[in-house]
Amino acid sequence: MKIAIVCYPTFGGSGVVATELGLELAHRGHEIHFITYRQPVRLALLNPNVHYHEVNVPEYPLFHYQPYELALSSKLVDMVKLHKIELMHVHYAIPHAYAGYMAKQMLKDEGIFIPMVTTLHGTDITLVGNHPFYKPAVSFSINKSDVVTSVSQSLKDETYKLFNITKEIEVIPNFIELEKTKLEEGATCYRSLMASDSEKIITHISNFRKVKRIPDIIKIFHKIQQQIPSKLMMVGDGPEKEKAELLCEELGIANKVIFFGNSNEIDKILCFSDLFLLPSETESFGLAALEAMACSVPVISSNTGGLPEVNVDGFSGYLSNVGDIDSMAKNAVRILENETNLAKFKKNAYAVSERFDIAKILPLYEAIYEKAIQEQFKTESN
Ligand code: GMT
Repeated sequence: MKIAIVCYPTFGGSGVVATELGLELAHRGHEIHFITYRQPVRLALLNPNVHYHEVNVPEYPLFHYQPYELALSSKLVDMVKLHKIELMHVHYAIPHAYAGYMAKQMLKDEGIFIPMVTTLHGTDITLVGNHPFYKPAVSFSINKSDVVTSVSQSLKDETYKLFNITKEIEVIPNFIELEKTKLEEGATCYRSLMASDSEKIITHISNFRKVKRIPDIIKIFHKIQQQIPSKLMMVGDGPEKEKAELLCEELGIANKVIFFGNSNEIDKILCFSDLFLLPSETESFGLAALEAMACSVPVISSNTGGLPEVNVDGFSGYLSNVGDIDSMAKNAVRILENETNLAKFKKNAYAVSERFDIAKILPLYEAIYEKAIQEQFKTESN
């Protein structure tokens, strides 16, 4: 199948999921065309069956806002025609589903019929898409998609609650390529560079946005380290990072917290981590938690959104109410204070991650693509 994948190229989860999905589809023989404004961070171009087409928005003094949707829809039209693409899969509703729908209409005018699959990722529904300024356009483009998927049951429920959706939404959870999460053979796990043998290592990875409740992470760690000698690894970059650094200084723990910035080598950090913190305000899935679990790292998270579908309370980690710093710190200590308990939670975390192995999830997408193409064919022949 020839598939166009539209996504954000940044470190956010939706871009990572779209890229990993495209790479695996290419591996299975599909011809994949990534269409976005920059090369996605996890995309290695030297891959058979993988193509990347950059969307350029020409600057013009009249434009106060650059019309990205316009450039994207034109690029989609050109690439579909040039490469005979059979299906568009857009990740993140805003503005991708909207631009995809426009491309579909332009192509239809030329007698080319192409189905569009839209995958909802979370903030496109719960935070940004829900804004009254975007809502009518988001509802419209979801309803006009041929197939709609969401990354968790919770996000599906939320979408029906917040928008007037007439389309069926299919849940296809995010996935992990377990093989890829293992350190390459012979590679060293540099634990001793980060902490002494008597210290535990706690990790957080995100885009440091408000929704991640970064101050909670620092406060939880502040409590943990009063009972368990430990270090905190803060991986990623974003608007809340500077505030977090200041909070560490205020609490007198700056020497125990390492800020890494964005990293493409999270496996090298997760390999020496004992615990992962994700106390988010809302999280449609929590891909970062799944990536941690795949590296046998138990998770302390909030119980919001799709997190209970990923992190199993009392088994792969613990869930607490949003903002309940005391409960999260107490649960972290419960896991870390006893080596046998820690080993059990590590094993369980990996076991839960196996449910989300790419080999189990990818066929669900392939089935949806087949269905979308069949339905398109039926509409065309009527
Ligand atoms: O919040 C982020 O980390 C970025 C955002 C994105 O779209 O890139 O993540 C959303 O999509 C991820 C992949 O499906 C999910 O794992 C995240 O839970 C979701 N974020 C939120 O819902 C806040």
